[in-house]
Amino acid sequence: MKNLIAHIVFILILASSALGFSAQEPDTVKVYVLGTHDDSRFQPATVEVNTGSVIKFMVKQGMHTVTAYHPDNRRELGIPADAESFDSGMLVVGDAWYLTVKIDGEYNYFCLPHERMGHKGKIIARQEQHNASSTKSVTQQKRINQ
Ligand SMILES: [Cu+2]
Repeated sequence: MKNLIAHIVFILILASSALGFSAQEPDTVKVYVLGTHDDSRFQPATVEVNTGSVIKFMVKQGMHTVTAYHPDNRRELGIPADAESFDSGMLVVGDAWYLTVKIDGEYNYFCLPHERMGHKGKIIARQEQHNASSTKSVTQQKRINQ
């Protein structure tokens, strides 16, 4: 059993390095999705995160979406040109939806049912200042190879 777990961990680390992610766990930033009508809101409406972070949208009231300003969603582009469009689909109370921001820049998004009521949000993603995470992933790989 221990061996099996070690194997799985090893494979996961290999897979994550192959994809270019560090083995370090990404930051997770919570955004609450609140309100039912014209009080609908993302809280906080603007978040600044390190590139590579996971944004966890947690719906606490109402029915909402997390939808990118992107031609795929019949809107003008409001996210980095190289970033993938996103659309959570309808979320209800108790749902959580995750978005990973892989590219630096500003991600403007909205909620489909409440866009006209101002239900919008923004993520600003920037590279971490220091290089600690890449150093760490190298260290972990070394340990495994020994
Ligand atoms: Cu909404």
